[in-house]
Amino acid sequence: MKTYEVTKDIKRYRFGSPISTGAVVVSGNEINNEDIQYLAFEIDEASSLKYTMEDKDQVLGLGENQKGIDKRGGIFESYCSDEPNHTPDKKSLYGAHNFLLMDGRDTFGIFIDYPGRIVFDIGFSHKDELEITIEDNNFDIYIINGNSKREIVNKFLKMIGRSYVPPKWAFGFQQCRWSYVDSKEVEEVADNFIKHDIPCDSIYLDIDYMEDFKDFTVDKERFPEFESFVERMKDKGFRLIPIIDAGVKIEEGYETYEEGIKNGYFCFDENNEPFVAAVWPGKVHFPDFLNRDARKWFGKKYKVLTDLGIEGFWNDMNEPAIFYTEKGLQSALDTVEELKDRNLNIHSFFKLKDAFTGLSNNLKDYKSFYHNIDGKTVNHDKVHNLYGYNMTKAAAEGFEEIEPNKRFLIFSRASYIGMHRYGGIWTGDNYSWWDHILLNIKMMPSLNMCGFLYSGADTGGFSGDSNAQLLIRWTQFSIFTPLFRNHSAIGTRKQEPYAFDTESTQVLKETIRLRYKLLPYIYSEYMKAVRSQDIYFAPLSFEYHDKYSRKVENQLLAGDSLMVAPIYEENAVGRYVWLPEEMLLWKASKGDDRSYEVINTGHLFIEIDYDEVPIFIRKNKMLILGKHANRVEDLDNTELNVIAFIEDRANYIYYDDDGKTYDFTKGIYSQVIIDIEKIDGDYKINIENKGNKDLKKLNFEIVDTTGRVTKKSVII
Ligand code: MIG
Repeated sequence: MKTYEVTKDIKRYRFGSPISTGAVVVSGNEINNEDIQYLAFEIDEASSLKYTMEDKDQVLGLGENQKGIDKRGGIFESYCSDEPNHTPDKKSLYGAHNFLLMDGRDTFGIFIDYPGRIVFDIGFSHKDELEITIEDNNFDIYIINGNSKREIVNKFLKMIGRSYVPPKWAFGFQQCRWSYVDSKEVEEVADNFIKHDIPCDSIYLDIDYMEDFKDFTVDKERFPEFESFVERMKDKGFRLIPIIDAGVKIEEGYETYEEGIKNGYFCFDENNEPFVAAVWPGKVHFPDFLNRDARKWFGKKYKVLTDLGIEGFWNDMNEPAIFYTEKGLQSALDTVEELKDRNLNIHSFFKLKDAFTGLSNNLKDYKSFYHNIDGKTVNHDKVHNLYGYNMTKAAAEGFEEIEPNKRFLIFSRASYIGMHRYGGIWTGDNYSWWDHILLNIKMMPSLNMCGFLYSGADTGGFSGDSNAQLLIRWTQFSIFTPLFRNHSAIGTRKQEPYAFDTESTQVLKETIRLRYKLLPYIYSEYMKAVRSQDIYFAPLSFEYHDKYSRKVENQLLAGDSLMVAPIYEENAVGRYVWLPEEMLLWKASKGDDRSYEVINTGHLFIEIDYDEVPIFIRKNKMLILGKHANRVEDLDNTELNVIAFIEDRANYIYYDDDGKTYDFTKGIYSQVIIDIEKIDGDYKINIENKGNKDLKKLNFEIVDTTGRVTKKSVII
C-alpha cells in the first residue's frame, strides 16, 4: 500500500496497481505509508475492510440504491445491473456509487475507487459491523475528513470535479413513453399538451424511432422527413430526445457496424473476435467505450442526429444489458434437450426454468469479453462499472467537438462516480407503486452526495399501471427534482398528465405550472450547488442537529431555502412532519393564490388536499417565484415574487445565466443579492444587482414569525 496526501483532509491509500477510472480529478503527493484511517483491512485475493459501528453511527451515501438515506442494516453490491424489478431485497441497481459517509463516533467519507464488484455489508450480517469486500486487490481508497457531513461532501465533490450542467430547458417538464411509435403519435402528444395548456419542453423518442433498433438511424416510414419533423416540433415548442442503446446491431452494410468492425472498436472475446451478445436488435456488438479511439468514434456518431436538429439524448442499456449470448442460449437449449422426457420433478423443473431466467445479464457472459484499455487487454468483469460511464463520456466528448460551447441534454442509465461530470442519470425502471415515490425521495440526496445532481425518477412509475392519484402525488414530488420526466413502459396504461379525468388533468396542469414558477429558484439553487461543490437535495441532518432530524427520511431540503415533505401514501389526507425549527408553510395548489401558515417546531400532522403541494420555507430564508409559461425559454422573469420568512434577517443570492452555454465558467452570469432586515417592525430591503439585465421588479411578501404579511415592491 502507498499513501498519498490529496489535500490536507483527504488521503488516498493505493493497493496494487489500480486501473484508472477517471473518477477523481485531483492527484496528490506520495507520503510515508501510514495506517489506513478508521478501517481494519485484510488483503488477499479479495480485500475486506472492516469498521465497528456504535449504536449512534449512521451510514449515508451509496447513490443509486435501495433502502433508506441511512444505509445501515442493508447489504449492497456495486455492479451495474439491468434490474427492472426494484423490490426491496435487490442489492444492486443500475449505478455503482462507492461513496459512503459515516456519521457518529467518527464522521468521515470513504470512496472506493474500484470499477469491478464490491459488496457493502452495512450492519446486515452483524448489526455493528461494516464490511466492505472488494473483489480484487488493486484499488484506491480515499478517506475524507472534515468538520461536518456537509463539509466532507463538499470536499468529496471537489475531488471528483464539477457536476454536469444541462441546458436550462432541460429543467422543464419532459414527457416520455416506450414508445410513441411514429411521428403522428408524437405530434398527437404535443397537440394534447397544447390543447390542455400544460407546460412541456420535450418529448422522448424511445427505441421505436430507430430502424430495426439500430443506433444513429431513423425509421423512414414511421418518421419520414425527420429533420423537418424535428424542426416542426421545435416550432411548436418541443424538443425531441432520442434514446441511444449500447449494443450495435450486427448487420452488413449498416454504417456504425461496418466502421466498428473495420477499426476494431468493439469489445472482443477470448478468440479476439468481436464479442456477440443479443439485445433489442437481436445480435449486437458492444462498442469498447473504454478504448479511447472507439469512444471518440462513437461520440462523433451523435452528430448524425444533432445535424438533424436534436439537442438531447438518453443513453440506455449500458450496464451493458445482455438478453442472452450464444453460449448461454446453447446451454439453456442443452438443458431442454436433457430434460425433454417432460416428467419434471422439483429439481428438474427448476433447472429448466432457471436455465432461461438466468440467460440475461449473466455473470459468466460479463466475464467472457474484453476491452482494450490503452493497449492492454482487460476482462470486462474487472471494469464492468465503467461501461455506461464511458458511453456517456463518449457522448459528452462528441458534443464538445460538435459544438464546444453548447450545453446538450444527456443522461444515462448505468453510471459510476466520475460520470457525473459528463451527464445526469435517471433512476431506471421503477414501478407504478407508492413505495417507489418514497424510494425516489430517499435516493435523491444519496445520489447528490455522489455528484449526480441532474437526476430524477420515471414519474408515475415505469412498469405497471399508474392511476391519477399516484401520478398526482408523484408529480408533486418530481417538481423539485432537476430531471422531471414522466415515463411509462410498453403495455402499461397511458399516464400523460392529461390521460386521466378532467379534474386530475387540471390538478396536474397546475402542479406542472408550479414547477415552472419555481424554476428561478430551482435553477439558481442547482447552479449554485454545482459551482460550489455542494448538493441540491440534502437530508435534514445536514442542517439540523437534533435527534429527530438525524432520522427523518421522508422530508428533504431542496436547495437552501426549502424543506419538502411529499405525500407518498395512498389515500392520505395529509402527513406527519417533523419541524426542526419554525417554518412557513405554503400549501401550494395554484401558484397565484398564496396563503401562509407559521408552523412551530415539533411533530405534527398537516392536512394536504390532493391538489396541494406542501412547501416549507425555512426561517430567515426566501423563495423566488416567477410566472409560469409553457416552455422554459418563454418564461418571463422580468418581475419576480420573493416570499420570505423572516425572524430578523435573510440573505439570498439569485443566480442566473444564459442557460445555453458554458460561459458561466468564464464568470458570465448574474447574481441578484437580496438582503432583508427586520428593523423596528419594518423591513429594510437591500438589493444589489450584479448583471441581471432582465429583472425589472421584485414583489416581496415578507412573513414574520407571528404570521403577519408585509408586501412591498422594489423596482430594480
Ligand atoms: O429493456 O427502450 O430503462 O426507460 O423505455 C427495456 C425501452 C429497454 C429500458 C429503459 C426504459 C426504456 C426501455 N429500455
